[in-house]
Amino acid sequence: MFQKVLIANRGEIALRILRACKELGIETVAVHSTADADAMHVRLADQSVCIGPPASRDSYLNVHEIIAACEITGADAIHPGYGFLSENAKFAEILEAHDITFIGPSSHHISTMGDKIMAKQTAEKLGIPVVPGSGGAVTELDDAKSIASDIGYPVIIKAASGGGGRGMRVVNSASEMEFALQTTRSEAGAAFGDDAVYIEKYLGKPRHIEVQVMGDGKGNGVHLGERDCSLQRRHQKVFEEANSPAIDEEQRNRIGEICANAIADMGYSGAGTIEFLYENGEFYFIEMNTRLQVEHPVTEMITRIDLVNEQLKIASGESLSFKQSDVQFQGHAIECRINAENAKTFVPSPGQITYYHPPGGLGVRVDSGVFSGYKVPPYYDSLIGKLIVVGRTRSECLNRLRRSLDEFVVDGIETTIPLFQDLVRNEDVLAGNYDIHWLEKYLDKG
Ligand code: MV4
Repeated sequence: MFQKVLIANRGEIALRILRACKELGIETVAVHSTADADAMHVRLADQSVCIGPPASRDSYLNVHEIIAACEITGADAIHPGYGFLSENAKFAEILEAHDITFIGPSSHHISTMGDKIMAKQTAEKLGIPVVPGSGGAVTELDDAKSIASDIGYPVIIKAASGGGGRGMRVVNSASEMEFALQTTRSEAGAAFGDDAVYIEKYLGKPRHIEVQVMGDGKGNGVHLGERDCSLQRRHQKVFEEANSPAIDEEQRNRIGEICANAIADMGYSGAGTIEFLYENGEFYFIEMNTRLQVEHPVTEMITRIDLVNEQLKIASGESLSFKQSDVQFQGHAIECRINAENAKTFVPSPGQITYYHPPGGLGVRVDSGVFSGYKVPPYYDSLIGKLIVVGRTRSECLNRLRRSLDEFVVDGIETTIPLFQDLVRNEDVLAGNYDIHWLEKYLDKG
């Protein structure tokens, strides 16, 4: 096992990783920008290194400073968390060259899945069901039209280097194709330096359901069930739950087994998420994320498996510590992402938290780095914490979530807690009756 791990992140996820390291007896190094000198991850780590000014590109994305911090402190490995450098294949490659372990999959798997065309082709070869579409990149208008007429309109054009909702355009008829193809390609070229695009059947009312997987790069692959992340706003997840209220045990086992086998066949190492759109009883692969995700705690709460502990063991060369048959799903968990934003306008609300009192009690977990007196800086994303609640049933979980939200005190700044207080009283949410467009329609109604 590693002796010392550097955590190349901030906020709640830096704390999450720090906790897993401490439980394994691993020393920790925090890195931070000048804006985060007083942050909790810096206080709780064994050592800390300031890596630059507030702007992410000068600090949390500054590869040279992070590697220097690693060399100065003698850390053997870097955990990137999510965001920042977590899916940067070049960073993983540079660490490989410096003999520092990247706690995550190989740079090869990161770059393959980062190219959404290669990801889809890889998934299809491994037996994962994909959205019908072009299969490869499309450059010619005639090809685009003939593919679209084969699969039927509406279709969606997506940038190969996009993902997470960036660089996409829906096309409703052949007459719209020329403009759509041209604009999506030129926008992709400008945004990503890669104008490759592909075409898929557009699904109108799907759910977003993703499967948590882990591999050890030694031919073992497991799945840890699914998360339903359909409640999103502007491609940002807001509320996630496991299990999905839309699927049953048989569907879970079927799609889970397909994903676990794919991970084993690929020789994938570490944690990953295989994302699907789910409509009319069918799963359609869209993307794979090669990192630990924000919403991983809902999976931990219903499987009682510590995903970060497992990531650390796998990265240090151990085999998966459990088999598929050891994974038992118990109860229901929901996560609310608490942002420092106005709950109606979503305008960011940085500033000082004058008083903070998180909820507690049976089945309540709060992953957060904030405290009374903490000043939320304006430079980073507005996530200040996650409230994760588990219950024996979905209904028990929702009752517990409702009382936990009512207990939560965050004074001095605005947060999205009032939005969740409304959502946990909404009949569609209570019934699990929502798709990927539900939240935006709900918010539009005011
Ligand atoms: C789609 C789609 C409909 N049909 N692909 C958006 C983010 C990226 N991960 C993929 N996205 C979508 N791909 C096909 N073929 C609709 C979306 C989509 C979406 C997906 C998941 C969660 C929220 C979404 C909101 C709008 C559009």
